[in-house]
Amino acid sequence: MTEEQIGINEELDKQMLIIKSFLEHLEYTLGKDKYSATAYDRFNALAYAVRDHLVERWLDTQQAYYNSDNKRVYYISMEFLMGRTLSNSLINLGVWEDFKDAITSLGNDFEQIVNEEQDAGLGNGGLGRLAACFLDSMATMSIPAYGYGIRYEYGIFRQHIADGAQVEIPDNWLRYRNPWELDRQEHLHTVKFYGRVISTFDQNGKLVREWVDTDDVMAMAYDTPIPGYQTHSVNTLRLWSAKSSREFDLKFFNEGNYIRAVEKKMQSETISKVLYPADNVVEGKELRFKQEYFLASATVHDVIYRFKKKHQDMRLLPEKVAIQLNDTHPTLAIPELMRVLIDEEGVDWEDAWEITRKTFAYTNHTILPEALEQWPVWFFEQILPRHLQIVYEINERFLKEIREQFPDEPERPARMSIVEEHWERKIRMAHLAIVGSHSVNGVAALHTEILKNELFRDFYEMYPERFNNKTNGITQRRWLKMSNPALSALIDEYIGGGWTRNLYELEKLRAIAADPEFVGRWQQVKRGNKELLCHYIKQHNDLDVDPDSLFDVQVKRLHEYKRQLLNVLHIITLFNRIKDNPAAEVVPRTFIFAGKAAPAYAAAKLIIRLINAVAAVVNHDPDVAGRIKVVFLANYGVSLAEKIFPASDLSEQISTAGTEASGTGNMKFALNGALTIGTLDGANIEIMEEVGRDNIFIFGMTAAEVSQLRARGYNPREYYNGNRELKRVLDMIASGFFSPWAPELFTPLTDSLLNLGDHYMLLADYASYVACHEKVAELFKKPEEWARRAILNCAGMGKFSSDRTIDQYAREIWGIKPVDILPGAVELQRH
Ligand code: T68
Repeated sequence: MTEEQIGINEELDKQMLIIKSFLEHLEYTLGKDKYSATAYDRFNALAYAVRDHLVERWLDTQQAYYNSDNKRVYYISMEFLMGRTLSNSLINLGVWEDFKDAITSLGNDFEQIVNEEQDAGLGNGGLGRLAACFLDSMATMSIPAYGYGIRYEYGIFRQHIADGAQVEIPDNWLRYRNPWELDRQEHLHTVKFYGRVISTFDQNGKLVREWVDTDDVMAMAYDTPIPGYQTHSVNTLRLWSAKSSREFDLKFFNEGNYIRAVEKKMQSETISKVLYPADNVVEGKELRFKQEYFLASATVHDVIYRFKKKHQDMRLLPEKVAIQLNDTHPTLAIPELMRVLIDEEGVDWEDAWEITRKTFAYTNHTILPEALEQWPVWFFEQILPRHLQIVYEINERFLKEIREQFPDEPERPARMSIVEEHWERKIRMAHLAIVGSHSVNGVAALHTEILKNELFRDFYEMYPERFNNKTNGITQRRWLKMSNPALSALIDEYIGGGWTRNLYELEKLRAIAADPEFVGRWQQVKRGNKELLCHYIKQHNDLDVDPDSLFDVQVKRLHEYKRQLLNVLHIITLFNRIKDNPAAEVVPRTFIFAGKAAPAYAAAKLIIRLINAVAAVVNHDPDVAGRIKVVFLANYGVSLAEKIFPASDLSEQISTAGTEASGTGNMKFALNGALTIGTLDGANIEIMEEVGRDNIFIFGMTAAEVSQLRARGYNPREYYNGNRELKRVLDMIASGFFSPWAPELFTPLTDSLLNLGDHYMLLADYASYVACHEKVAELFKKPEEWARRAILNCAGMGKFSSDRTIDQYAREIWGIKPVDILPGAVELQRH
């Protein structure tokens, strides 16, 4: 046989194995044959076949971590917004083509099967998606890492739009099995709630505390493999599910009231039922508090269990374990570790505190006051009485330290105290997280400066060495290679595929950004992606949009600080200009919105209604004649985002300066060749630094100007009265122009701008925003120049890979090195 023939034979063998595995899973795992199998069965069979590919590497990786005994990192997060797993796994394993060819050869539509997969939507937005990108990067970089979270039975709700308004549908994503997870029935931890603390003395006269008469809930582990890209390592995402305890069952079933007993059993399992759907705001609910403790306690026990397999001396813990808290949501892990060390492991307070502080690190994701967690003291009194004692003790020692270090500042202890002493006493979780960690980081340079100089200034003065920045990033494997195959192939063709592991390689695009041939190809790719999105819009919104129009896109959670309403004010301005002069030349634009509003957030829901109401007017106006269109795409999530970014021309990143901690959508747009219109907020600033001031549209006040204006006394009416176009737009909304069937429908929105202070200063930035959009339109008339700048944006995205972010966390916070995974490390055990 020639070498070529051998190659062909190997390919055929590979395909035969894939087909065999696929058909066996269809038959034996799912009990279907080719006649009875549905598309969803085929997806599951394929997923199981892929999972089989992962398992060997997974075992090898876990064995290598055990053997090397390197320091491990635990990323604890209430949210992991994973999206779909199948395509991503195929790409990371490098077997996409093999599987596609094999499955297609059986007469299947591969794309259709891939589209059968439900999104794993265990998160709200940026914070949850960041956790998912970090998992991909940590696995790719062979960092011994574990994600820990909750296996919610219901993820983020599915959004329908009915008569222009959001309707929430429960996301029962586990109903039809989850082929990726493996239940680990043996990894069970008891999580205690309620009860009381008794103090006794042991034989040595030492005071010991016992937490007794508790209501116990079991945490059961479900593991999902996380494959790295082009590497043997496969890490683990471990999600906890609540199960009632056996003791619990016995206690209640023995009482003889069977129905009451089953009811109680179900109650204890509600802990992991549902994800709280609020982004950037806290819902102070008892169930949420219990969820947070459930995650913290089960994880701390698991970490210690794994540590103890190799070590006895708890003082070694910080050398072997780093725990990263994704915002304050898992901060109860700090008093929980203290409790376990002191009450269960017999460590004294001083040692326990040093171990704890060296182990934990805290990431802050927001400065919005409504998003800072503060739990009523009475929650602790009832639900976690032992933790309250521990938090009080931490606080007492901390206050003493403050008084010693700042004897001349009598106000300082109350400001910094972990306990807020106002009318309802509360525990400030951010203060607890800072005091109990050795590292506190923000997620973009500006955000970290605001933490140091404003929000946590007192703490920065006391512990300057703890504060550091880790600018967010995104995984280019999902957000370019997987979601934009056409652009990926084009980039590969011109500069090679190295960018998938080292995103800085995109810099090579700079040299060809004006090359006519490359620019032409680039434009073709963008145009193709826009056609795909047009098709989606036609299918879902029954609207024809022009693929040659400027796709002007704002997709993200609905929130007043993100200022979708400012975008709407601009759209209405353009509408009015056309109505005044229908013959005027206008650059055709398609305004695309998508995003969920928290179900209880009335203003955000009303903005969705306004967008749809404006769409209804603009899209059908004869004078507009199709030159501007407005589209609201329902159910924004990871899978829809993967369709939108590749098709976008303009990325709207228009939050009030100083409010968006970082943003990560901004990075996904630019990576896919969209230009940004944005404020100097969050990571936009760093994007500007990387792509060059000339290649981004910046408008509006800076964070410093926002503060100054606020301090001076901001009067939105000045802007309203001083700008005729603005006044006209607001008057139209307020007078019911877009809602003639309910003329006052939208007045709460104009009221909040004109009569309630316009907290996010839309009116102050309006003129500058509209003027900036005029520059956007001018540039869009020069397609080659637009494309050149889009290419330069893509070329400047190297910094925004989550690989870079994770490398910085690993070196500067965790002190962790990659572990080389040897294929076949568990060979002996297996055979
Ligand atoms: C986001 N935060 C930031 N929070 O808003 C965004 N909040 O600027 C940043 O890029 C991103 O985090 C990653 O750092 C959130 O997404 C939440 O989703 C959230 C959830 C529950 C409670 C509070």
